Amino acid sequence: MTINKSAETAQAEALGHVTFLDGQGELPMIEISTPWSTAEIYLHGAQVTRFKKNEEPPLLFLSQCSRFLEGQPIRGGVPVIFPWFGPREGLGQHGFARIKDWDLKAIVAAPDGSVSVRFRLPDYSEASAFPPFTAEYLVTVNQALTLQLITTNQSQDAEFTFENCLHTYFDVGDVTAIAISGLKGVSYLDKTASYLEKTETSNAIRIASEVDHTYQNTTGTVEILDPRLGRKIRVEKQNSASTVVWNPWIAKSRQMSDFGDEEYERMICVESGNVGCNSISLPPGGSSTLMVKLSSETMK
Ligand code: TA6
Repeated sequence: MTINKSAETAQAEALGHVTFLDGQGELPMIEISTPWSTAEIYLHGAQVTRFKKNEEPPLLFLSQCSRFLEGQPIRGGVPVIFPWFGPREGLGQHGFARIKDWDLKAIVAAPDGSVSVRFRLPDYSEASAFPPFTAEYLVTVNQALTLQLITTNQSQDAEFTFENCLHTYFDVGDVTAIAISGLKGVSYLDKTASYLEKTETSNAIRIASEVDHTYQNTTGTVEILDPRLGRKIRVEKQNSASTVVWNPWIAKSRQMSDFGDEEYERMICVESGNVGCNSISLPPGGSSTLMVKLSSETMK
């Protein structure tokens, strides 16, 4: 892992928009401040662990019990899931990008105060199972948090098939009081029912038990109404055909050693990517950018 302090990065640092710290577990962390918000990003997994608008509670959930260890995922924020989603025979769940250190390539502070941070996934041995590829990740912090995962097939002759997902954990006041809209009529695989295919019938999805739904062929915006925190969260996306909604509820929470037994009450995952039947196949030289824009507004 390298921290490439380009002239732009040094300028952003000098302007007070960027601070380099040792975060939890002594892992290198970048603290970003803008006129509207603050954010924290670890080089471990290029993981955004905090985004907070100045006048709101944090937008992202981070478990109090998360590990901050090389080779282990951070539980919360926005894990970068790549190049596969879910379990894979003999390999870890959710790919290797989230448990590897990414190189910091540049930090740019725009004249309006927005700050963009660009990471690149180094060429790890785990990538040898795939055709040559590059993965870059651009995090833009301003009134919103915009994430772009850019994957390019560097092979001269082989197709590169992969899954990607920005596995976002949102902080909510009380998960039983939220309503999730934007998925009515969409087919989904229900992991809690042996991946049985169903169709969403509600435009106000409520959480009252474990929920683990992979919605397929859906490109729309999802909103989370949170009456307890008095805000609406918006999840807009481009080049994403899958949305995953997950809350572990009581039993699963107790089984997760890096997650508090009651923390399910304060979080919901709404994840945007391309998984399962929506996996991506890039031709030689092809490139694909998964873009997710996370924003919020107070509920009138
Ligand atoms: O996002 C849905 C999911 O695939 C769930 O099934 C659950 O496994 C979750 O991801 C968390 O996975 P992790 O490997 O981070 O514990």
